[in-house]
Amino acid sequence: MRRTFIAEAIPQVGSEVLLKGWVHVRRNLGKVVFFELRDMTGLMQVVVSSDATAATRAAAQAIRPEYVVAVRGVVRARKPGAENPKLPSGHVEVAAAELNTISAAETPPFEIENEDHRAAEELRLTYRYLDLRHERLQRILTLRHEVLQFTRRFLSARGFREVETPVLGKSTPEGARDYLVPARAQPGKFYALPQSPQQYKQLLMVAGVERYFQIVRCFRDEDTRADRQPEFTQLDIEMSFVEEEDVLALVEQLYVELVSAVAPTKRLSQVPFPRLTYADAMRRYGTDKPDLRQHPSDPNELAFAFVTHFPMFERKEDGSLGAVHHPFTKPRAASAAALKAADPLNVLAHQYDFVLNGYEVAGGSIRTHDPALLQAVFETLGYSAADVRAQFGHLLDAFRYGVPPHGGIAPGIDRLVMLLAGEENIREVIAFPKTADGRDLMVGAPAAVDDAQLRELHLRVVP
Ligand code: AMO
Repeated sequence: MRRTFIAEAIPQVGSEVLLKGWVHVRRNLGKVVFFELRDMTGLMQVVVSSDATAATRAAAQAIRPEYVVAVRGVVRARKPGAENPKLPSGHVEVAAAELNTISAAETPPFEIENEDHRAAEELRLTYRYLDLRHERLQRILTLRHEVLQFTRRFLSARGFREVETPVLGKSTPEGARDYLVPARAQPGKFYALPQSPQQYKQLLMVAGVERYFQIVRCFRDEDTRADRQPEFTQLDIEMSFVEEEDVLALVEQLYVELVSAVAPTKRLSQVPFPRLTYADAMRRYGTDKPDLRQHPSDPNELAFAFVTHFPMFERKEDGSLGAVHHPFTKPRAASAAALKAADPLNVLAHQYDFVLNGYEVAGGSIRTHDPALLQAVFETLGYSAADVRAQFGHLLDAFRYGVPPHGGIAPGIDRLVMLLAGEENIREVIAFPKTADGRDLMVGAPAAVDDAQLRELHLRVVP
């Protein structure tokens, strides 16, 4: 007999079905055993009555929460008064003719059935595969899946191509510390894991791709916060022959349609999304990611906004100049000469952020495609000619072979899903997240490696 999912079984009153899944809760009412069976589509009440076979009655006595079982039986309407309006399957149940245990389960370290008493974070992350069994987390996994699938369909329909870029690459100036990977075949050399595919996507524009996107993992070795993980996912977008307005219009349309498709109970505070300049945002709200909700206590309100006209440069703690976004962002300067003549701290940039309920959910810019202007930006940032050559030579070289004007943006998927799901930590929307200090408690990463591995990589650990 073919296995039927619980959701498929609900309308099949009168038919015999074979269900497989986990024992959610079990109640023993004398001679009758009731239990709820759980699979990825929902819950179903199963009744093992006293006229079931002896083997089935024995199996029903033996099962415990989280046992994996198979149940064959007829779907029938529940007795009046016994319905459970909270469950989609609350008006039916399955009368078990046969029950078999497929796999027994030890008592889990925390309850799956009832998440009200949330277990300690460490325990949940150590047993993440059990934590993920909670209905709340299953719903989040589904929501995230829908966000990803909707996004792919939306962009594909508009001529965007998804292109994968390397994970083993070279350090890029995104502002955080890099994760490094020693190169066995090149003693003393290291790959850097991408903080973002920024330079690759710009090189794809030189390659004639014109409309690129990628749902891509990025790595940043920085202190974690509730909205930050060391590895996170971006929807990375780049377009050729566009201006700021084209990028913002695309993102606005994507998010308006995405929200109505995957989170229809949410209400957008304002469409078109309000736009404010960085200077306005700072003056009116004292932050570059203002929370523009009209009813902040309303969990269903989403206040998207664009913040534009960021400054190009900022003074870093050590007194040197840094790029507010990244050096590839186009300054609002007429020429390389004009940039060099200006006070760098007064130069604005073609940079935009996308904010939602007080969180930065995307950042992007129009890029400098004029090699002379790009060179002037690097000089303003204090890079020596040799540094520029070593770090960005490939990009400057590429720009000598016919480069289209281009720009893009990168929404953070985790933050968006967190806000759509009403969660307060992006850990909740990542299947296997890391702790605040960057550990994966389930697999025990990072971990020591043996000496032979280190020798092969030409590395020695200094105690
Ligand atoms: P940026 O550095 O602004 O831009 O990053 C884009 C978006 O990625 C998300 N994000 C994070 N999410 C979770 N954990 C983190 N540690 C983390 N860091 C960033 C945020 C942020 O808005 N290459 C440029 C984009 C471009 O110019 O096109 C970039 O990476 O939502």
